[in-house]
Amino acid sequence: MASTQMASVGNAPTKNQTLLQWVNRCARMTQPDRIVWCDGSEEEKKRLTEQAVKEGILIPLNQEKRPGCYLHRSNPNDVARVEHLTFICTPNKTDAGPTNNWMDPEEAYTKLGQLFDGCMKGRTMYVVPYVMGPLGSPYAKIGVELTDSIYVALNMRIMTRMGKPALDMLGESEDFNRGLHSTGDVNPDRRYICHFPHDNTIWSFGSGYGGNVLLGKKCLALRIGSYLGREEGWMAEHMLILGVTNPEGVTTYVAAAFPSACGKTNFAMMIPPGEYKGWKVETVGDDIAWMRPGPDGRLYAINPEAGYFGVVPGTNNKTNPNAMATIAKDTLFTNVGLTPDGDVWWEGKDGEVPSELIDWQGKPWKPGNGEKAAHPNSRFTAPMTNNPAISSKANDPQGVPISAIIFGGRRSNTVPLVLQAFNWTHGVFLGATMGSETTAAATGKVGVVRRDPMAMLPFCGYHMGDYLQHWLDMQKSITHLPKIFQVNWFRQDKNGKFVWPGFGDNMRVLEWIVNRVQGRVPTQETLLGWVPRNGDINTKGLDISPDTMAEATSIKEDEWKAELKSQEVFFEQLGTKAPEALMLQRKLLISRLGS
Ligand code: SAT
Ligand code: MN
Repeated sequence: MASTQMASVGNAPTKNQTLLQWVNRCARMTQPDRIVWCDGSEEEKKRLTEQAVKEGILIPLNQEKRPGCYLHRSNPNDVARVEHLTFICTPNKTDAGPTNNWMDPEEAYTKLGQLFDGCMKGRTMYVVPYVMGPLGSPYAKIGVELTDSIYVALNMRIMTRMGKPALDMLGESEDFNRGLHSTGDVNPDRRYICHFPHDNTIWSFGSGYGGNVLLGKKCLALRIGSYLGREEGWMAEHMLILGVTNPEGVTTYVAAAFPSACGKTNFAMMIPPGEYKGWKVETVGDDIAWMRPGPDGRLYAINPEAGYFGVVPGTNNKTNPNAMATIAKDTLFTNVGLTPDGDVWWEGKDGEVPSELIDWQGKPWKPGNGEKAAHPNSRFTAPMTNNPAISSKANDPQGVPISAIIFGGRRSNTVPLVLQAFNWTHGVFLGATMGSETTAAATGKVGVVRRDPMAMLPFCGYHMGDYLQHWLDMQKSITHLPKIFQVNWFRQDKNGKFVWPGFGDNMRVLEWIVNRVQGRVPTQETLLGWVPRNGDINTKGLDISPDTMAEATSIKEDEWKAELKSQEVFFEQLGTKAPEALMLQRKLLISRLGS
């Protein structure tokens, strides 16, 4: 049962002294009026939801159309992750590496300590114990987030295994992530997301949005997770996990890394096109994979999350029918439009554009008024159990054996539809040299290519060079190495039109990948890797001309010469930590290109 009382932890539902002392210390610093321990029960969800509605933090949607669904509007200055305000706080600056912002831990604790000082006066502190990973899984990790945001508490309830089960699993152990969060005054000048990998601690101040504040997600599962993974011999990756079953009933598990807002959720929930009778794709996870070698020498992956925090715009019954079913009930929407009949609307939704609505900022909106109804990074938070395509293994404490790893960026040119790496080291090179055009998921300019190794640039909790070396080293402990592939769904023709249809038709590429994994199809060697032979990608039922197909799969040497230059800048940044084996891969590619 949740206990509620005046800023004291005396009646807490745990005897864990380390936890109690830490909560006490944080309460003394932040001075909340009340402390509420979350138990994760239905009764609590009801109570917190009612409270959030009363405070105007959640707006109930039409409960006939969308039972259990609510809308939240974040501060317009607080709609995405803030990479420039995200810090890795290691004693040595070099440990954070050139791709992270660094702050000295002592300086960070002092600076944020001043901001946290008394910041919860008049507010409630929610103590949110949670598990990342299936309950009882040896691969799971426990965290506790202290937050003054009821929205965060309700989101964490969906995104993690939250409440009593987490405290039960923790018992008397001291091994839990210590997360402290306050929305503060939501002032971008006083906003910091600080990670202390050596203390298994996260302090987040001044934001109320997504990856800045749902501390189990990017902060613990990726930044702290990647650090722990290197220490402990496993991998925390920005990857979806899916199982694809062929008509013979054989299931292949695939993990795939794409940067934020590049369609991981769509790929993880894909429905194969009509021609693919007997094929099935099932979701294990849509954003994060924790992978480690299993006793049989294969690489096993769990999804540490329990829900999806997916991009809303563009989601419809064509692009992602499973997502549409997932968000039909018990979903929190953030920053979408509100229709007069109490439903939600966003750019790219099915059906007619409403003639009027209230936009994501709470302002009246009409089609053509020059504004977006939904913010481009508007999100849904939905329990994974809502997903009609959820894998029966999504809760398996042992995870699933991964046979293929896919790296995909958003590239309007250069990178062909699909290729297979020659081997693990070459695959790591493909991942390391991933580039992608930036999206609305992070504050900053949209559409510029940046190097985003393994889609982990914003999420790697230590030196990127050491991270790549860790990837190379992992092959020593995996007997049955997954095959590695690179894909690009986003190639455009000279008129700026996408040449590959994407979405469900990505099944055609996935089929080739599965066939390669199972040794069913020969392949063709190119300077970049192995590619499908002409006709090996099934285009039956697809309206795509041979010319367009050739465009989607083409490898243009001049583009690759420019690409190599841009890769060089990235590797130079890593300095002496650029792994030798990758530099050799680079030399081999240069010589294959003859430049
Ligand atoms: O805002 S989140 O970091 O949770 C989503 C994303 O950018 O992938
Ligand atoms: Mn993500």
